[in-house]
Amino acid sequence: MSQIDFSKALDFLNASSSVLITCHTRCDGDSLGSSVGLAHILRAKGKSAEVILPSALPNRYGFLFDQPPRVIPDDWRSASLAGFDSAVVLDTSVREQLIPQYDFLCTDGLCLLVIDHHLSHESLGTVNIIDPSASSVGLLIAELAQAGSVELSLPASEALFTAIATDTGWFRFANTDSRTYGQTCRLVQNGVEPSRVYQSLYMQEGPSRVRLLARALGSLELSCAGRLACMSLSAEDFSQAQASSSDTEDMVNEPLRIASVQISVMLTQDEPGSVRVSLRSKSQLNVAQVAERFGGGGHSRAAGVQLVGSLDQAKQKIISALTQEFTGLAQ
Ligand SMILES: [Mn+2]
Repeated sequence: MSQIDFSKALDFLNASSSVLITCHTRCDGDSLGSSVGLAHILRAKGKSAEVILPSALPNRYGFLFDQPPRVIPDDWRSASLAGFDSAVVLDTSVREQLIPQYDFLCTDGLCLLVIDHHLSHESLGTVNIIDPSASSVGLLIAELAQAGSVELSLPASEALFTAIATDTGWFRFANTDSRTYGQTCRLVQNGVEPSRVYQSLYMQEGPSRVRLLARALGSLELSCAGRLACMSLSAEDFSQAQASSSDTEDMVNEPLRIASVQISVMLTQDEPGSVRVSLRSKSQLNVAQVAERFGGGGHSRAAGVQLVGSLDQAKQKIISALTQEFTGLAQ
């Protein structure tokens, strides 16, 4: 059972009538599933709720939405958004990940609720529910619904299941605990069929993602006595595989299959002069601390940062920082 006191968040939502729900850029299963789940919960309570995204909706999550959501990648202040009395930010609480919408969210008269589970956080909201021990924001929304005695419909349950399943790597990551299974059990009791959700998410792809995965695996290099794995994807790789940046989701986890590998790094050249670095750890080594040193953040076992410069420069920077970490461990 959760130790979190949801009363302030419930009061906040009860006092709202028209709610804008949003999340971080490069939306993932947790941010999207929890956004859609919360929208269903609010609508069931007779409120109006709209999910607006700051970056494109990856195809695989399209099944969560009845209607394609609005996507506003540029400054939201110029998007003439009106009629909302409150906003909810899910799955992040750092300004850096809310660039298009941040200034709009600070508009006078708009109350802000933040629900997040990342280690790196700022207090951006009027009400902040931050629980780094929660496996996913989907879990927090399911608990919030339970605390507010809200019955979850099948679409709401499916969205929250998607959030929880994706952020726990389908219940295999270290964040999968009894609290997670407890809420997931309730969602399955509501009618969610895990195999159907899995099929919607992962077995409907075009060939581009598999082609891109082949390129990523082809770039694999091991260092630090096999403990550090590094893969990279250049702009050329994306165009050859006819893939887009959302096709990289989860790829960083692949090298963790290797027994000796403790940390996996994936460098992606999303746009010229900018490299996205994803870090995963299966040891005690805290990759959020490493990411924070370069201006990024995340969880101890899953973190990321955006670096300016070429792919080679980014690789050198991050590999040398991680090599130092391993050297530090050996002493
Ligand atoms: Mn999450």
